[in-house]
Amino acid sequence: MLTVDGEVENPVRLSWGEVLRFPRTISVSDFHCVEGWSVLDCSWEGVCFTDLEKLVKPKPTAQAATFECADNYTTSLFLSELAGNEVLLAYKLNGEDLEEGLGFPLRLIVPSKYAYKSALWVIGVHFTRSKELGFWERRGYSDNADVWKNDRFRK
Ligand SMILES: Nc1nc2c(c(=O)[nH]1)N[C@H]1C(S)=C(S)[C@@H](COP(=O)(O)O)O[C@H]1N2
Ligand SMILES: [Mo]
Repeated sequence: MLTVDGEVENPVRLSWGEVLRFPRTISVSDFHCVEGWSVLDCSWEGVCFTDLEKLVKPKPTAQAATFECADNYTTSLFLSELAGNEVLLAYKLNGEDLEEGLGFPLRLIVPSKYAYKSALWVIGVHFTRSKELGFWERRGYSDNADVWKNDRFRK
């Protein structure tokens, strides 16, 4: 269901039941696509990324994590960017289970980043020593994707 591996002391394969046993975190945020549209006040619920880290224990050499999706999409973020309690692997939006089109069973929510960092259909989290370039990042979009700095294209 969800494989978490790479530069960690304790790699795991979690069943859906095990994913649901993590503390449930709710995070309300706006969602911004790099193309210009936004959806305001989304209430996401799921597993806080830092709770997952506590289980797998990243090695001191781990710097980033690549999110692997059922459609072969990938995106990668520094662990420092994934550290906040608003960063989730979400399975609910506004109280409803995620539909497949919205990323069922798990999607990444990083409110400060453009939506292409919000991986849908996440099946794996791979901790790495250095940052890997994801699907859109390899095609010219900013690897920082910082919404507030309007950081859209790779420079
Ligand atoms: N697995 C996967 N995740 C993905 C994508 C994708 O193609 N595959 N597209 C990204 C982009 S470019 C955007 S804008 C958002 C769209 O999320 P939404 O469909 O919920 O609006 O998903 C992101 N996550
Ligand atoms: Mo997008």
